[in-house]
Amino acid sequence: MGLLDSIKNANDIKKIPEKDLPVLAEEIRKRLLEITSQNGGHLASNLGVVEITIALHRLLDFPEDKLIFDVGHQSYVHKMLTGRNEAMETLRKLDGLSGFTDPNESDCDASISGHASNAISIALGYATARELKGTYEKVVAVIGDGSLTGGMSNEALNNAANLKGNVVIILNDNERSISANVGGLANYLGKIRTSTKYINTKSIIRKGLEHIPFIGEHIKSGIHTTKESIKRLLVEGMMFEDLGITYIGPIDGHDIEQITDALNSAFRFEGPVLIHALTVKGKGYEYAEKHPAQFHGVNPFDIETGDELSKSSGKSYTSVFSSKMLELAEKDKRIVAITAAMPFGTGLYYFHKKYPDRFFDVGIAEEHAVAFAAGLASSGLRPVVAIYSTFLQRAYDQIIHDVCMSNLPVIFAVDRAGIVGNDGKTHQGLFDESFLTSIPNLVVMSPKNGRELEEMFDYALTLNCPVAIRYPRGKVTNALDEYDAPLELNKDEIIRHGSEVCLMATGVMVETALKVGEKLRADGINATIVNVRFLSHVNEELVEQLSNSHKLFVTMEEVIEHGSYGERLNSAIIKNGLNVKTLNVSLPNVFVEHGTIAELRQRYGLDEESVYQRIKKQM
Ligand SMILES: Cc1ncc(C[n+]2csc(CCOP(=O)(O)OP(=O)(O)O)c2C)c(N)n1
Repeated sequence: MGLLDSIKNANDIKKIPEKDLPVLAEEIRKRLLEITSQNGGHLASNLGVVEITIALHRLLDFPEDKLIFDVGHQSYVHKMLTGRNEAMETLRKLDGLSGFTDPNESDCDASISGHASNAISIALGYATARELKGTYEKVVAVIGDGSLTGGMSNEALNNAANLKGNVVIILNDNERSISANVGGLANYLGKIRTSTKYINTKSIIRKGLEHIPFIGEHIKSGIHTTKESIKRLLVEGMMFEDLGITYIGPIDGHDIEQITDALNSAFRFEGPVLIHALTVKGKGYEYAEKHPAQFHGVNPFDIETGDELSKSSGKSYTSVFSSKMLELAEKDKRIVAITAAMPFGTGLYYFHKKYPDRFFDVGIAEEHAVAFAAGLASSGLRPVVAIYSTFLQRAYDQIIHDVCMSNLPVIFAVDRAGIVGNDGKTHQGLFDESFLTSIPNLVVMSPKNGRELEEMFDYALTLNCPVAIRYPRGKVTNALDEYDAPLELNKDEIIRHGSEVCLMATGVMVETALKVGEKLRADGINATIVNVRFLSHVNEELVEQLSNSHKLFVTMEEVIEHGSYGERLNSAIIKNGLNVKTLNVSLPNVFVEHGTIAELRQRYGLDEESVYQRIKKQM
């Protein structure tokens, strides 16, 4: 039996002799490769925190102590060490383990994670509550250098000085977000990295002793060191020190002994302590070390070659957007592009290559990205801000306050809108329609296929107002290419004229509506099919006209019910006193779990067969 297999429950790791820990680290890396090569997931970040997580689990008691992972994509090792190793086979699968931390999954997970830059805030909350309750648990946050660039992290660092008790922040610095980390803070960490060697263990201990009340000073003088010389030894993290946060580092984040010494020392401090651990993203797997961005999040792959197992053919919505941006930028010099640390995910990488001066990676900083775009638009440029639906939630106030209130022509490319699949509830793009369509001045559109996505960007540039275009994860369809009525503000596209049942679908659901229409036709029902292109507007005239020949209106959308187009249609029908029934096909107001997109569509009744059955029940 391997060492990892002997860890059946949280805290079992403490039974393993210290000398065997490097072997355990090897076994964990093997297991990480095994799981992610089968299930997909976040590989490189987990390979980078193996030793940090081992050291933490040797010193913390679970579930009493609180370990908060930022983003949580690097929590697989923690899962393996807290009784979930066997269940890792189910990682990211329907009803299996989540790819992030979740207290509903284990009492060893201190917080829900998935979105970046919240860990220090949550840790401060735990530590402050501990002070108020008079309990003694340890509180540790693990955060990457990428996530440290996010605004909330800096708000938390600012607030940390107020904390009287201990909280430990491990800064896992691998010089990378998904791509290379960017900006002034990243440069500052870079300077520390290049100007010092690893701090030696003795000086960490010395620093810890210094902070033990009463005996610290005494022992310290015993080892003939002055406070100033210690400060100078540790001067590298002065920015943190000046903020009132004790800095320890840099240390080798792959040396279990060094991490353990640093932690032991850090736990003795009153107040916040930051341990700066240098790590290698992808550590121990050659392909991931060489290509950390590619191996940040992986689909199933061959461990021997590093190649993805089944690359699906066809263009994705993201790649259509990516090419369209090149075409638009060539024609219109005012176009600039902004990403919040996702040049690859959003497809803006090629724009960056071709137009480096017109491309801005602002770090994990969605709020800043949107307000920054407002400034650019106010100066006559045409910014396109590409942010996944789920991360755009961060920038809600900036969209309202900085962009829409001034009616600025910023274009929001809202990628991964709808069900995203295996990343689960923190990543589903199901709220944007609700929160965007209530904002005055903002035109919200959703394309039925790749060609319409391109047309929507052309069209958005002709409008002198803010526009959001929501499009899904996955491949574009060619099934609807023959329907190409020109875009006209707030006008829907009638794809098929019929009677009795009117299917009003948005985005990806238009293709499903067409298929449902075929099934109904086989039953002798000739349904009307409408492509609802403008989500913020109900075309009341059209609905009134159709109500003469249709008794059932079916709305079909991949969003949550509250704030959906379906709700807006229902109220328009009531307002106009129309005598028709409605069936709203959308997701219930729940946090949709992980699974494949197809599985989740089926579970929530959005697939062709389920929609057809629901309509038949209404007839
Ligand atoms: C608010 C938000 N924006 C974007 C992302 C997408 N994202 C996931 S991990 C990641 C990079 C994190 O880098 P870092 O914190 O340094 O961790 P590493 O993966 O390098 O260990 C990004 C941008 C996110 N999870 N949350």
